[in-house]
Amino acid sequence: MANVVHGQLNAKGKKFCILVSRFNEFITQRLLEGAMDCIQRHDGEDKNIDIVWTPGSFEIPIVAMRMAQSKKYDAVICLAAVIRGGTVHFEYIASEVTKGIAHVGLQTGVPTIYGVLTCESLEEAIERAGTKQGNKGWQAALSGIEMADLMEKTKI
Ligand code: INI
Repeated sequence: MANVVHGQLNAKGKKFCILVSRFNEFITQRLLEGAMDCIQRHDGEDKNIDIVWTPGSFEIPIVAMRMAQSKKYDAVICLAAVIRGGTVHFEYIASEVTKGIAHVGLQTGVPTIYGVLTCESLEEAIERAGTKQGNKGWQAALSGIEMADLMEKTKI
């Protein structure tokens, strides 16, 4: 019989850092509310959650790296919204924040969760921030909770 390992969806006693970008705050505030709701509904405690705001999503990786390196957290959850405007700016920012967040997780071994919306329009972002398509912040927090437990269970 195989040994199957799953992360449990229980946030009790787990410490989280939520990084959230102020750019497109109308959207990111909703992502933050979703993430908090998810952690609270999975028995997480507010005293174990630190929330750090960055100016934009581009600044998230450098702060995520610092938070992950502190080893204070079981997961770092990154929330931002990159919305396409009329220029290629969007592509550069989306690409850098995506690579940056992946790099932090691999470099530090601390689950660093990608809760970044990359959308064509504001309407699409609204759909993913607590309306038609759910809330990406809530989903990101759920991945953070699962990964926090999975990393503990797979420690060698
Ligand atoms: N930051 C975002 O988080 N989302 C965006 O859509 C965005 N756009 O499109 O410009 C954005 N720009 C700011 C960027 O993240 C940095 O804060 C800024 O360039 C300073 O480094």
